[in-house]
Amino acid sequence: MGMTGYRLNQPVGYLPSSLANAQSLVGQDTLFSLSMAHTLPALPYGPDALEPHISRQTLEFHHGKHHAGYVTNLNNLVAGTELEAKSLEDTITAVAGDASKAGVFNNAAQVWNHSFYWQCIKPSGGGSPTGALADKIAADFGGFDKFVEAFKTAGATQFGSGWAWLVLDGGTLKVTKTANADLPLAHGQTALLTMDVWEHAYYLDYQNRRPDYMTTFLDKLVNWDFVAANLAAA
Ligand code: MN3
Repeated sequence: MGMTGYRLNQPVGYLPSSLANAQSLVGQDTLFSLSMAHTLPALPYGPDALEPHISRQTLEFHHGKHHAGYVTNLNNLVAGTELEAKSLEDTITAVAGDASKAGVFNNAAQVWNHSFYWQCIKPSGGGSPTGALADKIAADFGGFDKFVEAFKTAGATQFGSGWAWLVLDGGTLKVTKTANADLPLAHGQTALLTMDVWEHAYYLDYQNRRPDYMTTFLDKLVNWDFVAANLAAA
């Protein structure tokens, strides 16, 4: 069973042709370090695609400012260090629990969390899963309704900023919550689904009504095909 599950699909190695030509003149080391820089993945849908549930304004700030900011911070923090050439997942596991590397951990984890979160939602999503995922949820939670209750409770009781998760832990599905940037990868668990409960995820559209955001997330937005694929790959 894979420990890391979903891996960020970054265009590693891609360079615009003009830049690639320039790099060929200055040597392989520079090309390598440039090509390993962490990048902001494009949203898998248009900025209006989740309306009316999540507004264009929220997506533009959340992806274009918050997520992008974590990418920039991470690249600045690892530049010139031994972490520079590591993948995002390897960076996270290398610094998890190291208080002296909290800044790297927080920014790397937030890059991963957001890249994962965008995949967890889609236009015309929501409802309930089918197939092997539905069977596993029924077996491990005692029914889909029980999962929904646990997931909403996790999101509602995460005091302050953080994330609610559906994870695979030792072969069993569990609902968890993490504070700030923390994530299942740092706890030996495989992430299958996440819901961002930082206020920046919902405040422009729902103000203080986190429960309304969570209900909409489950009823209208969850991409169960992505969750099922993560379970199948775990
Ligand atoms: Mn966020």
